[in-house]
Amino acid sequence: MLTSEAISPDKVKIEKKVEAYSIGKVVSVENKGNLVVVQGENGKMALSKISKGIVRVKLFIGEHPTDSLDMKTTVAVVKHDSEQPDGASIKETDTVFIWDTVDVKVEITKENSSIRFLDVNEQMVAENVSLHWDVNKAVTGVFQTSLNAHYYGLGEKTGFLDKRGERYEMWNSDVFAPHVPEIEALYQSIPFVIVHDQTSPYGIFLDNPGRSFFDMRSQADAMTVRTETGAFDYYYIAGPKLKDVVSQYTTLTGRMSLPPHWAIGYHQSRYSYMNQDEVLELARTFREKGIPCDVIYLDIHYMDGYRVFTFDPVRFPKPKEMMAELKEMGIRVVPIVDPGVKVDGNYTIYQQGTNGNYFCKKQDGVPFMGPVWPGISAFPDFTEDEVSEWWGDLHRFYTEMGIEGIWNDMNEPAVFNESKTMDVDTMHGNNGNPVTHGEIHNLYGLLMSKATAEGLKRHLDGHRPFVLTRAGYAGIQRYAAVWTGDNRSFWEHMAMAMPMVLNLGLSGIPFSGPDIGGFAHHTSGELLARWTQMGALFPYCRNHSELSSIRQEPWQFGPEVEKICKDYIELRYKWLPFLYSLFRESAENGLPIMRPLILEYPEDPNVFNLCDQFLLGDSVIVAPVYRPNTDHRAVYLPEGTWYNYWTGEKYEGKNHILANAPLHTMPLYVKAGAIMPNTESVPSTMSESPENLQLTVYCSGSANGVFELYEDDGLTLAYEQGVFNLFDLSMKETEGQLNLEIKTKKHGYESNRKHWTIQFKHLPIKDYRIEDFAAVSNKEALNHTDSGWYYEKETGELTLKIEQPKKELVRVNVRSV
Ligand code: MIG
Repeated sequence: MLTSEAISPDKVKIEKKVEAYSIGKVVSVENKGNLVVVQGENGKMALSKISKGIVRVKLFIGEHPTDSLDMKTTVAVVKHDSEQPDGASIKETDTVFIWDTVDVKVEITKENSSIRFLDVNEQMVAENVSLHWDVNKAVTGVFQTSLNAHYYGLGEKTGFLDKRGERYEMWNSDVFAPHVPEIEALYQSIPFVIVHDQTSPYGIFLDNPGRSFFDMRSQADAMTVRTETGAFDYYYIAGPKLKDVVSQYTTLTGRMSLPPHWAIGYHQSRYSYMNQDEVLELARTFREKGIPCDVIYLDIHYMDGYRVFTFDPVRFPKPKEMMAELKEMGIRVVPIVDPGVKVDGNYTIYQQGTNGNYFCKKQDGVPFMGPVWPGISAFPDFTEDEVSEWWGDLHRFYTEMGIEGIWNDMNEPAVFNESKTMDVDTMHGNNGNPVTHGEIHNLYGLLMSKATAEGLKRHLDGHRPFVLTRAGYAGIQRYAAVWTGDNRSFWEHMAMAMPMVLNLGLSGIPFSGPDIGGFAHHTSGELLARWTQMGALFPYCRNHSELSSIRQEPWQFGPEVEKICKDYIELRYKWLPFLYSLFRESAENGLPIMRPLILEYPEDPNVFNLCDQFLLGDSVIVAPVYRPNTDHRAVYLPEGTWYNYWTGEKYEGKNHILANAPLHTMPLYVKAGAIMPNTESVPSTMSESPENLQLTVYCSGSANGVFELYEDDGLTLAYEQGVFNLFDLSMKETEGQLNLEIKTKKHGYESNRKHWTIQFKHLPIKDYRIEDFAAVSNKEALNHTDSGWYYEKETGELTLKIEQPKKELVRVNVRSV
């Protein structure tokens, strides 16, 4: 524990000024095919155009022959230097060189090699005023911003949404200490920041998997980015909109592949469910209580002495039978796999690793060994393709039992030693280009999850794999979902999960979430109820807790809390068609599923740092209660017309309102114009999917909106071959009329869905009829017909039933009479 002594007056350190070098004056600018090479007095910068809006800048300190500049990227990057676009040119004035890449202009000052990025209108968007370094070649890049700049992204960090005034370290760390605002590094390192200034927003991605720092604190009108080792290799990512920056960043680092349906269901975990009987009993309890659940996790106790790829023969004598029985109940198992392989001459995995030379080694060729759960362990060198393939294939052990998902933990890697990780001078083979651990530390977790996802894919017979990871680097979204590690059962941590997951989303990682209820410390019924309400609408939804904490399954705190948990988990399942469509959108364009309001309303000053409420897609606001004994909260509704989801109450936006939120209510608001697909709740995504889809259309008299509805088998990769359905839905209201259009963009999948029931809510009270569809005599009558409509005057609710569209364009014209 720290005491006041920690801040003794004798401890004030006087910062030593370090000698700084910089590139100096520009000596020449050369156009070398797809590179523009800026030669300075003390080094070079190689500039390249990646795609629309993305320019890469890589610094080379000292002498480097121009013809052999190393432009390799890390595995984070999937889009590489392309040819200069047609029309690109370099011009020169007395003071600057201007590289016009058509959509981005790059201006380099002759005097000091500073760089400015301009848009097509010659507006300056970003300015890299200096790149300088010390004797150890630790580079600092200074980006001039302004006093009004807001900063987003930066991956998994504590604190609020806007990172102005913060400083972060990128160094994947296992932090069990409480996650407080002053913690600079957690498990994930995503060196990507979005600067939202008065002019256009832009992003800077630093592709360096060693230790780096982002400082938005030391200077009020500048951001500094510092590396310790390796190259200073960054990407400028233009807007013009905030959404474009996020989407473009994922062009560069890749997008989530569509997860299986079940991975989007409710997940239950505990460190640990100790044996087969306990797991089966747990599954039965979910079914008896009618609480939907798709996945149960096996934490480290399932293994034989914490040896990965084994089952403890006493606790889990018949894992295969257990899996089969669970599947009958609609439940899958996701076991934990850590990277540490127990040093044990009698253990096959260790033998294979040793014989194959698969472990990371110190400079003298002896494997790096360190203590983790199994005792002294060795660590696979995932930078080698051969090792990754070996590791991936080991997962046959699990897939043969019917397992389709794996949980990667401790992959920072965490080691129980002084540095808490692998020695930085450990070597990685890196497919023939050896690097030290210090240079690629932040990649270790990503490479492990990549090996895992690819291995599972090889052995799942066309089923989609699911990987959950604790550690990661930019691009991790391509391989795994992320949970935010060891939080605590604190109300503060529930609140913090919102900005953390929102910024992960802005950092290209849409599929993430915290341990619902909190991992360490002890939850309470009220906290669990509130956290489950919120967590049920996060992209990743898992309740998990630590062995010495009070139990926190949904039923541990009596019937009231159980009912609340059940209702909200059911809400998640009802909304699955909506959520799944958002997942698919995210897999297509990289935009997050769970969004900060700033993403949709970037001009609205009320939302620059708003992070105690969030959007799902662009039209649902979720406003959790995150304090105890609180049954009201302020909610901000941005521009537009909004409805209270529960009561139907109508609000005009750009207003703060006071929401009524007794324990069983989490405030939800839906925007007029929204078209929300939903259905009945099912116990598991393995249950037969309901035949009827409901589309709720939120009207106001003058609204319009669109939604892209997606469906496929939710399980296999057949969608990659076109086995899916995609519908473009749009609604538009004009004087006395509403037009709903359903365009079947793709009909490639035969689902067992038969009907759509379209419910028009909040139509101005009048009389209505729907052209081209038959009226029925009452609402009940809709159950007995394939197609027809009924208008209920008292409630103003108009309901239309149609057969699930196949190829044609369906036009629904609602008119007042
Ligand atoms: O140091 O596997 O974050 O979710 O339950 C503890 C045991 C190791 C840390 C993970 C946590 C997991 C736990 N693990």
